[in-house]
Amino acid sequence: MPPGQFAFPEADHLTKSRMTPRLLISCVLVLASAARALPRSAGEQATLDSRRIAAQVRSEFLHAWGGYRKYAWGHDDLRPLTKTYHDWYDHTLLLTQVDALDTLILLGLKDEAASTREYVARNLSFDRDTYVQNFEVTIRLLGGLLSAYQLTGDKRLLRLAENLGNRLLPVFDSPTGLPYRFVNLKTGKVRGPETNPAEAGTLLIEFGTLAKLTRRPVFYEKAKRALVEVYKRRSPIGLVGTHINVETGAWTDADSHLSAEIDSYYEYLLKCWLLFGDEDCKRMWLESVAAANKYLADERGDGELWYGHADMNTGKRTATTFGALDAFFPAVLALSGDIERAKRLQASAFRMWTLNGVEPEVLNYRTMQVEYAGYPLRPEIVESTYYLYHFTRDPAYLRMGETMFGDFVKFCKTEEAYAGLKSVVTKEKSDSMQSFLFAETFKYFYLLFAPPKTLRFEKVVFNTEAHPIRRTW
Ligand code: DMJ
Repeated sequence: MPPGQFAFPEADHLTKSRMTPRLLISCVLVLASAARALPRSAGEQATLDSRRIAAQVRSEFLHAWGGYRKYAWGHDDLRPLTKTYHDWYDHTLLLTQVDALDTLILLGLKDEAASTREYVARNLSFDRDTYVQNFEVTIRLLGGLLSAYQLTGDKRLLRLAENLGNRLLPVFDSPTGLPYRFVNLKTGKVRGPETNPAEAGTLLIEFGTLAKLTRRPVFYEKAKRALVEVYKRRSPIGLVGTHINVETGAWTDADSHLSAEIDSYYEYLLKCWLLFGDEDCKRMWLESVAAANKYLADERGDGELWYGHADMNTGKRTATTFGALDAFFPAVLALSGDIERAKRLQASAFRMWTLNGVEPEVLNYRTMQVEYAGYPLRPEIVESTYYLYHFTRDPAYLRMGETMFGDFVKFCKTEEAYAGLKSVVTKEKSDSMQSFLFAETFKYFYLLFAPPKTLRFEKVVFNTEAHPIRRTW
């Protein structure tokens, strides 16, 4: 096994059997009569249902993957309604293939995983005269390549990751160390001085892992400095805002929350402590989550808990909105050991889902009115369900997952793939199937129902795009 490689246990082949048809029929008959004779315990029933649902998830994954393969293979993503492809920039970066690769492996889709890996290794090139968004490319491509390298030991994937990391490094050359948002992969020129905590602070799992696997600390140092530079600019009450200028270090939007543009900044403070044993990250996480719990958390009586918006300087409530992206936070709370808050927030997130049978992008939890009705196939609420089930083993989370999966299939499945919704109220579909459907949404649904040995939760840290990274250094 190459250095730095680890082997995940074989993904469970839920639909595969090596039995002869005759033997299979006798076994089915014996099992069926035994099942009639013996009353099933709740635990056994949960296991049987889980296996059945995991197999369904796998089959729905293949349905969506089939659409991508047929109409968009070799491109960034599929437009599922018009059955055409979409590339983010002037040239494909194989976003869906790289993002999906570790899920293909975990689902035990060996042939698909092998052909996709081969395609990526032979065709992915970063030598493009194109400006790319550092954050998106880091979490999807760098994270995907590193995780797939760790799963397969294929050195070509690590070489691609290092090549990409080298090309992204110029983003950090700002007067403050906060990263520019865009970089030209060929020239190294940068753009986009106005960034946000999520884009600046969600890089260390990927760059840090690259540093460890290539033994080039520069990747760790630059990404860690970016995270620290956001933290250093927290307000006196410990909150961060939404927009910050990387050249002046000044906040240009003081709205504080856990939603878009801030969310995964919190996630990486905690996870970089856990993955790298970085004590600075631990300190920053503990202080930051305490401030979030004090000023962003909104207790509504009867134990109901939401997290809303507040001014980063005064702590004054500015909005009572929560949405699909905020639903990552129960997972982070659970991972940090705060199971009680995690459970209460997850109950609210699930309530948000059941209002319309699919969660909206933004909900006003005071009025229960949907403020932005889109649903682009987001994974966060499923991720939190998986974490809570892992930590509590409470079958209520399996039932929650089953409900959400049923709704998800009912409203988002198309003839040959899956599509986001323009509106969770009308259920009108949008012509979009982002790569995180494969990297995250299907992966978390599958892991929720698959046997725990499919992926040993305690051995990995997921990046924000659900790419599992293992500490092999
Ligand atoms: C993903 O790209 C990542 O999970 C990111 O942190 C937030 N948005 C999408 C999924 O919703």
